[in-house]
Amino acid sequence: MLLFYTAGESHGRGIFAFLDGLPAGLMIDRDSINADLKRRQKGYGRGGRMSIEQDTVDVLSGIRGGIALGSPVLLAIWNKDFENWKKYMDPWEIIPGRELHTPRPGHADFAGAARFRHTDLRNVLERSSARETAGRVAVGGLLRSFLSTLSIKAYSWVTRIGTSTYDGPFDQGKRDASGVFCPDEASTHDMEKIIHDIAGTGDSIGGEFTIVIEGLPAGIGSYTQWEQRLDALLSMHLMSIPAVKAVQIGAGVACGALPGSMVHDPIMPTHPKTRSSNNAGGLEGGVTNGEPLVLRCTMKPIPTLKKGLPSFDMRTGAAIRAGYERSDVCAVPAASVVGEAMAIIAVSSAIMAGFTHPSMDALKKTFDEHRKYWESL
Ligand code: EPS
Repeated sequence: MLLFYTAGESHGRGIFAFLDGLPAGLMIDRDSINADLKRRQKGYGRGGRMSIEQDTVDVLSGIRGGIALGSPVLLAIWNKDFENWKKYMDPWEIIPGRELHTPRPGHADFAGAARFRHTDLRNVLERSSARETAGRVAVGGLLRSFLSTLSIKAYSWVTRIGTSTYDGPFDQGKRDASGVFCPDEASTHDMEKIIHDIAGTGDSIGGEFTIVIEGLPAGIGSYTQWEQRLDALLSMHLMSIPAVKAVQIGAGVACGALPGSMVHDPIMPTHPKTRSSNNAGGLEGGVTNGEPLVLRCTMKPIPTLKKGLPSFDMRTGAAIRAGYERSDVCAVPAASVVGEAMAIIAVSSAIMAGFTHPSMDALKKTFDEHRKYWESL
């Protein structure tokens, strides 16, 4: 089984990711991990922190000569901003000056303090900050090599910022040329204008992104136990992304308003079997059906607002507006990269559970044999 955790504080020494269960012999593309990390830092509407950091992966264990050893992998992304925070983040000494006592509505501040009984909200926000997602993107970037060895490809793009939506096709070149990772020039212009205007009012804005995973044969996941359903695994991975409030698979919520004959995807008598539509988003019974996985996530607006929202001082109980240090106005483009990584992690985990072998060569052989079986149906 694939095991994955992250550690690290936003202004601590770094963000770390621990990964166990990688098949030995997997060739890992470092450039692809770093390209994903770089992409996560971009997007129109990002705040000042991103001009300080230059996220790249440092491998501390488990990889030798570009190849997974089959032993635990430890990845590090060092925080450049740590230099400015060193004394406040000291593990052994409390140096006053950076305490926070006014919870931001929408952030983990209040609920997190209630959970852990912290009196200084810094102890909550340092870990609940979306900076942690750099670790997830490093793991997703690494597992992209696992999926591409099996001829599977994942990509994402932004489909909504505020009221501006895009429902056209994906184009990687156009997405990469867009400041908001939307593969359409006119929509990019609209979306950037929305972010620009909202920034001027001291507010923030959310949106939606779409993730597609192509090249999966039918038969990944399982219907036999609730937690083995791939739709459940994917939803959990995607809902765990900070600020994601909804996940849809295929036609998603629209399915509730339509009759069965307009929802279910007719099977075409081809080899492999294809569908004339993909409302199921590639999943039936919690198992892939051979169509691309289509996943959509809705992200709420960032809770740190320049203008501050009504809150209270945790020490005195007095009503006061939430404070502001610095923040992103919109992080939907960055979240799309995180979503892609989390979907890659979920799918890789389901493949490893279904085709268990500690050697990549042996795993690939059984996987390719399964793909041939599916194609013959
Ligand atoms: C982030 C780094 C953070 C925030 C952002 C994500 O940096 P700082 O707190 O130093 O400005 O920009 O965090 C949040 C959106 C959040 O709500 O905590 C990053 O690397 O993505």
